[in-house]
This record gives sequence, C-alpha cells and structure tokens, in this order.
Amino acid sequence: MTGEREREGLKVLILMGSDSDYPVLQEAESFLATMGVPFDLRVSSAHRSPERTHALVKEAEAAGAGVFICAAGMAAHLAGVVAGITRRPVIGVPVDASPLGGLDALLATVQMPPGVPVATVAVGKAGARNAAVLACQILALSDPGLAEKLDAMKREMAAGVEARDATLQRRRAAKGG
Ligand code: RP5
Repeated sequence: MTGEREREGLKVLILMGSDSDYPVLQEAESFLATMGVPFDLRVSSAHRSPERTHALVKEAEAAGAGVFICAAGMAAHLAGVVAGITRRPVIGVPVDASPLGGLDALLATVQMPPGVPVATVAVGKAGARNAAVLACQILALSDPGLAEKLDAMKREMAAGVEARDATLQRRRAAKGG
C-alpha cells in the first residue's frame, strides 16, 4: 500500500532501513490495512541515505502523518534519527539482522538520550505488529471509529484466550487429568 494515492490523508509512515527488513514489517503493514489506517511504507536508511530519510519525514509530516514506525537492524539508528527530525511520536522496531540476534538493534533503538524518545517495541515480527497496534492506539485518541475497532480487537483476543483454555481443559478431561 504505497504511492501517491495512499499518501492522501496519510496517518502512518513506516520506514525500513532496507528491503531486507520487509518480511518483518509486513506484520505492521497487514495490521494497519486491517484497521483501515492510511499508511505508506518506504525504504530509507539513516546511514546510507540520510538526506532521503529527512525528506521522506518532512513529506510525510506535510501529508498529515501522525505517527512514524521505523525499523532497522544492526546499528539501528533510523528511529532515533527520525525522532530528531519530527515532534510526532516515533515507534522503533529493532530487526534481527546480524550475528547478535537483534540485541544490537534493540540497544541502538531504545537507548535514546533524554529529550528524544523512541517508543521501542520487541525485536522482530511481534514488535512490528505491536508497533502498528501502538500507532493505532495513538491515532485512536482523536478517532472514535478507530478506537471502536481496537476495542473489538481486544475483545476478540480475550475471547481467544478463553477458547484456548476451554480446548485445553477438554483435552485434560479426556485424558482423565
Ligand atoms: C540495516 O542493516 C537495515 O535496516 C537492515 O536490517 C540491515 C542490513 O541491511 P541490508 O544489507 O540487508 O540492506 O541498516
């Protein structure tokens, strides 16, 4: 879901340091799509293309983006750099892209100096999904329709836990446990 058409009424910009991060970020993409939140997803690197990163952030701000999701691996400075450019909330997704298993990206993303926060989520796909959920929760503060969709999702999750417990109890009972 990228391109000019989707940038009209843009709410979230997802930035990834490389296209190799995309399999992880698809989690965020699909959640935002399910929630009907207009977003764009672009590749730009804090290190390899700093000027492009700056331009994309300014463009997205002008298009109305309220939240930025930034994902990168290794020395993951993308979220921090974006947080230095914009006043809007930045959510950082550390990606496991090195022999250090994502710990390098986690520390680089989360350890921001005072005054420049990055809301850092878990490493990998769980983090990417949570980044999208958190972005929706931020936007839902001023969007009652989106708030209702999130409430429905939370009810569904709770029902899912009950259903799993019921299944487990049936299995245990069948075994005479
Ligand atoms: C980071 O370096 C990217 O976000 C990616 O996770 C990692 C490796 O990038 P590629 O060499 O695959 O482009 O900047």
